[in-house]
Amino acid sequence: MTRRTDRTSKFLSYVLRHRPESIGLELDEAGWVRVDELLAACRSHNHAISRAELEEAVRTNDKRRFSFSPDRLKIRANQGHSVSIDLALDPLEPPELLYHGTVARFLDPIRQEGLVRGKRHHVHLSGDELTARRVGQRRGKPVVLVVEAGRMHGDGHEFYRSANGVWLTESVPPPYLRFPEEPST
Ligand code: HQG
Repeated sequence: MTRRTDRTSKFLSYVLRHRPESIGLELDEAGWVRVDELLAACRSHNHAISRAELEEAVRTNDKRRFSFSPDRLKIRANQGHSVSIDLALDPLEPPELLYHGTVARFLDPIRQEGLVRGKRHHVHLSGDELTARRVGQRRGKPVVLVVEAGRMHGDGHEFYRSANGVWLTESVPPPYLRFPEEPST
């Protein structure tokens, strides 16, 4: 990925997840926007992106953050929104265990209230430990928590998986979390 493509993808994240109105766009209820409208809005807000650059940014994005609609007329972010949209994902049975990467300074509140979604729509969970470690590493020395997803699901919690494989759920209450220094019971 070139630096320009990286800048484009950061800008797309900002617009498609958080501030579409900053360039005069409105997302539909599932987070989609027409590609021609997006490109026109970028152009008129001093951030011109060509169709080819957009395709490149979507294709090479390290975490596959964006998808085109099947007819390629629309685009949306796969997850991570703070604006109010409904991705309309179907609930899915999760694997027995999922992982969440965080850092030590959050552990006390997480022990108290579990994992909460904060500004995002969901808590984000990873299917493998290494990915969770990378997520935690964005904030410092990573701590990986194990989430007993199968048990949560059995107790009625819903799980979804976004187009790029990130697992999503509303919240994870403390009884379903295993902390590194506490072996499972
Ligand atoms: C922590 C990136 C205190 C949580 C990544 C995390 C991921 C609590 C932070 C995706 C807490 C939220 C999501 C509680 C959770 N008290 N802290 N009760 N519950 N936390 O960025 O999971 O680049 O919203 O551990 O790769 O770090 O955006 O979530 O540290 O896939 O595509 O609060 O974002 O992908 O931070 O990351 P975030 P996250 P993108």
